[in-house]
Amino acid sequence: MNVRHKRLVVISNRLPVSIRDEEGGQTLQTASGGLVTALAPIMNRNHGHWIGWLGQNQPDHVDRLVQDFNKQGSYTIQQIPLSNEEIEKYYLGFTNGCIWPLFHDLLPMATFNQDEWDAYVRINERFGEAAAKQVEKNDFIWVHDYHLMMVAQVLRKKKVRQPLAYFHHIPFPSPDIFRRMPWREEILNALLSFDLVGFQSLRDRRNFIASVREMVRGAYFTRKRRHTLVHLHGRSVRVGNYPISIDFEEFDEAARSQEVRLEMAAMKAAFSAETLILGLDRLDYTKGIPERFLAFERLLELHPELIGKVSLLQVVVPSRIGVQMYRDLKEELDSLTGRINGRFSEYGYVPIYYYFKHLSRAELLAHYRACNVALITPLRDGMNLVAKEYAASHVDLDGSLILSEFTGSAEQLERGAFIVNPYDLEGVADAVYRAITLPEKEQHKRMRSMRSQVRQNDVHRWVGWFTDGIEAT
Ligand code: GDG
Repeated sequence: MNVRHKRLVVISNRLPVSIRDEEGGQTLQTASGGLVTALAPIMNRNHGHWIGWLGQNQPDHVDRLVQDFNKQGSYTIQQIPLSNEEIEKYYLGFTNGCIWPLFHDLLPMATFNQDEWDAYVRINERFGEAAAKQVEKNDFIWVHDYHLMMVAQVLRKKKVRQPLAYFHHIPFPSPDIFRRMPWREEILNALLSFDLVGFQSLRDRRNFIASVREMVRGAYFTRKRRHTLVHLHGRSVRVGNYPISIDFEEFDEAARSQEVRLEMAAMKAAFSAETLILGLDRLDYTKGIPERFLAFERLLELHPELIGKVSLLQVVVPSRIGVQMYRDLKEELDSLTGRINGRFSEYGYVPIYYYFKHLSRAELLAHYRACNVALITPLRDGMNLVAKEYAASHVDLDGSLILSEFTGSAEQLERGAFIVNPYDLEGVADAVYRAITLPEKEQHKRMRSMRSQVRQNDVHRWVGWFTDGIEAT
């Protein structure tokens, strides 16, 4: 089977478009982002089709916007509507309140609610049924992420025979954690209805295989090149790990642009500290932001000579603010910043600059370039693209990366980054100290190694690996 000649049908929770207000009225425009950029060539080549939800607050004339988009685009989109009650139960409830914390190893934060699970199954059926009506003989179907783990099962019931692939963007937990999920067998069996299941890291792939081994009766396993084959009920499912990445060339080029250089110079002039440490995350308790603040506080306790010289610049991008736990985290950060700044601030010196906002693309790149160290300390993260973007933007080979061992990117950047355990505040503080006192030559060597890793294994290669996996099924 040659995927190059097939039409790609992507199914994801969110469509890759957002509503823009223009002079002549509203339009739908393709959102920027790694996944959209990576899939664009195959979507455009064979007039692909993308099925997803358009997000909250849609206007009444949304169908007309979709029709207009489909007239001009080289691929088409199809929107799946969700009612407020469905958003509450399926999206905020089951995916954000149960799967997200549990799959990031944060068991006490997960809530298990039958009503929300039922909504999750129903919405997966809706996506699957909509897709079943659309698929044509020559298609292959690629489902993205944990919101839609049950879709292949629905498609199989509808007798869809085209290849079905799934990529899991977030971690897959160990069987000890996963077995707490009341609907564990349903989820595993649903995932095993795909032909190809891809994870970010070897750890996630092993966790999934171990869960199938423990919880799915009758499954047995063989190995074939890069994959584990799971055999069940006379079928076999290919399971692999495919680390997602970024468009290296695009970051490298944009980081050198004059707009970014001017923005970077303005930033450097505005901050009094000699050394800037960057934190940049969506507001999320998985990102380890409070622990990072405490590690920075520990650094200033251990090395008072750094007070006045080193600042942490933390950008938190608003996210899921409708969920109480996220609002609580925001409050925790507000109060931690106040406490630490109250303790160490001096005339003309602010220890933690903390912004709760979204940066423009140029600002984002300028932040990467202007900061001497990136401190990326998630408690658990499927991949973490910020780490790869930081390396791709450091075109002068300056800068150091401190990276949590519990990110997917640590598997690839371990030779250049300082790998830390985010729960070990002393260890993180020590890594920051080593990073900011690192001789320039060593800094360049480490940065060169990370840049070459990301350049070679960019997002286009990721798409290639994955489609090769589908071809092999
Ligand atoms: C999930 C998984 C996995 C962030 N702030 C701004 C901004 N960003 C962009 C970054 C980066 C993206 O958002 C964040 O990606 P991450 O990978 O770091 O994290 P999640 O959003 O949690 O993504 C994760 C990923 O899916 C892909 O599979 O790596 O593990 O959790 O691209 O650049 N962009 C702009 N302004 C900001 O302020 N323009």
